[in-house]
Amino acid sequence: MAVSEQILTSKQLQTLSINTIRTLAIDAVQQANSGHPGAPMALAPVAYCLWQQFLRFDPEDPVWPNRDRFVLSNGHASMLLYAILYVAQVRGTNPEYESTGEYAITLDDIKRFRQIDSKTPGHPEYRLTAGVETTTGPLGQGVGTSVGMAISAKWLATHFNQPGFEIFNYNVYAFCGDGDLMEGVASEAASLAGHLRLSNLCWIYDNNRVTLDGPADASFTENVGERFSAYGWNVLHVADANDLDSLANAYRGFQQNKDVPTLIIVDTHIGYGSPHKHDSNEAHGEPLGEEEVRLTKKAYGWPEDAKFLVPDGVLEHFRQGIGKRGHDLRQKWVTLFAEYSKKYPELAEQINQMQHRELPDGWDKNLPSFPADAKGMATRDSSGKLLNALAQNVPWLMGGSADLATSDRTRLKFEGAGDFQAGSYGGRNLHFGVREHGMGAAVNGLALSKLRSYSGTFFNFNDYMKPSVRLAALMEIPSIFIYTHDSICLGEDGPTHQPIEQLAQLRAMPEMMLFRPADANEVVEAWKVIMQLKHNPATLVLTRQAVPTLDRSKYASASGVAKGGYVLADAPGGNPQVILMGTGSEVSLCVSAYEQLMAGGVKARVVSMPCWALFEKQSEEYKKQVLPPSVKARVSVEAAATLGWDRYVGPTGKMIGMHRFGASAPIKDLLKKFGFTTEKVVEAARESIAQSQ
Ligand SMILES: Cc1ncc(C[n+]2csc(CCOP(=O)(O)OP(=O)(O)O)c2C)c(N)n1
Ligand SMILES: [Mg+2]
Repeated sequence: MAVSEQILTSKQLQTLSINTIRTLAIDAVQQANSGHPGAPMALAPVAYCLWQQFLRFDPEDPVWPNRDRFVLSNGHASMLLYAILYVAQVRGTNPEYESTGEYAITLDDIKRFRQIDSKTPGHPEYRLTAGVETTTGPLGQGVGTSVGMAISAKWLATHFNQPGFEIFNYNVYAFCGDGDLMEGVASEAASLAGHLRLSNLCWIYDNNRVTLDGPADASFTENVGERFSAYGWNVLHVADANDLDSLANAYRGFQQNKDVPTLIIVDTHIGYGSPHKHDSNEAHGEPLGEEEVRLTKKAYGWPEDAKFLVPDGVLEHFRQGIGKRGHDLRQKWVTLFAEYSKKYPELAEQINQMQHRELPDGWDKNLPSFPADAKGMATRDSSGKLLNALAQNVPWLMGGSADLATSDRTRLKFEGAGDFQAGSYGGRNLHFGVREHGMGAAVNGLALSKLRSYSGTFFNFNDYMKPSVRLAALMEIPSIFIYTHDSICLGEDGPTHQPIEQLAQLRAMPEMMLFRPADANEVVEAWKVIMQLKHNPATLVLTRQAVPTLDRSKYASASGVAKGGYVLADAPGGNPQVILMGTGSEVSLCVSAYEQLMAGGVKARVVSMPCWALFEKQSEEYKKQVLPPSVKARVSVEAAATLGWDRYVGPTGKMIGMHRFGASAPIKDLLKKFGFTTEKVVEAARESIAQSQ
């Protein structure tokens, strides 16, 4: 402490350092001729104070497991983060999550702000830039994700800490702006964080009362502090963002509160120091312009013509501040962890495995397999059994549902699984309440904290959480999104609950591994693939209704799921006249049509296609084996929008799917009305054969 206090008396150096952050942001935005300089200018002292004095973070190892997390939810202020990563001299990491020793961000990277292949894209991107804890930009996502990170910290502490061994005790800080706090996802997340009493969570609100369109009071007039108080948060106020003592007091106030999360409302002036009145009606999401850059630098007492200037002493100042403090904290932890590893080798090994996203030995033991059964079971039920078996083998597999756990079968029921609630932070069943979007963001926060995390809801309500699902894909993190009630076959709840276009939407999403398994044994195989994913999120789409468990002695093994698509049933000799293909509940329909066609002398093949993304990754040779180009008669069957199937059925193929929203009715009536019957599939097969000749 003595060292940093000594440094803090050097007011000049502080101002110089803060203005370095400001002018780097100004110059980078000006050079890129795009971006937002205003928020970084105003928030520079807020970030400076946090990083230099409070953040428990070692720039030498940005993936130290017990580091405090810093999230920039107002991602348009990305230059603030890049500048601080630069001045703090944060090191890079490799894909194995090891520190490389090289700098995460160099001055050249800052000069290449927003340029092709740079480490400084317009908004901070996890995986691209070390030190970026999560991708932000879509407002509200960062704060939403921070709740998952805080949940993780509480769980990790409860699971791993032992008397005398506080292995996990990190805090999560998130900067946010008016836009973040207007977004629904932030409200869901804040409500959940308050309920869970996540005292390790601190949001810092840039209260500048300005958004892109002008004064925030055109649309945002509530008392934010009172709202957060009502959520059960500790609300603190800093009246001047340039008052480092008040800021430090507020951060201390957060750290001292051991009961509930903290919101620090910081009153700021966007574009602080610039001669323009940015709290007027003008747009500010753009560079200042050369002239204003000069005037602003003048106001800071900065050389007006200097560009990307980092004055002597600034980098050293950060080395003496966060550098030394972070280094010491981590060294202490490393020593502690070495002792812990001797005393609790199994727990230590779990931590090591988690950090590298590895699975523990025996992760796939005792997985059920399912005997043939014409009546079968719903894939939500087989999935529930799998999840429970896997979670007993993988202690850090946890998640929950948006108030549908009894329906979506995501509940962990074995002894000791427990509920995660305020004060019982070791539980592995999360209760997200009816907050799908908040759930999606939180599940990403857990995944970023190296837990294997899943969510559950009805498939149609993917729409309510899709922005978070998309970010999981963009970040290439292995969040698992479980959805049941996967088609019109959910029945009487009707078209409001019946997904139509959701499969096509998620299949179009890069990096997403979407599985719609056909029966219980495909569910087993899908889960095996999903558990081994390290850099892709998964979507698991499951039925409410029972589907037959296929006789695998008669048909091909479900292990073909690992290739995304496989020949399930074939004409003897493998020279079919027609290929029937589908996913999920419609695969059995293809099989019954196949039986009928074969009985009628038509040589048919059934291809089950549970994961298109995986199928596309197979060799051309394999793909041609499954779908021989010479076989032009093809039928796809899926109780959803047909978009995308044309790729597989070709010009003479037929697609049986949904061309309108569904209807509220018993399942048998829906299947008949919308043509999901054996007769229709057989008819389409015969037509396609005729047309392809
Ligand atoms: C979900 C979403 N909607 C819209 C935008 C576009 N956008 C970027 S910044 C911004 C204004 C945000 O205002 P505020 O959070 O107050 O930030 P400030 O302008 O004060 O820095 C908007 C609308 C976005 N990034 N994300
Ligand atoms: Mg604002």
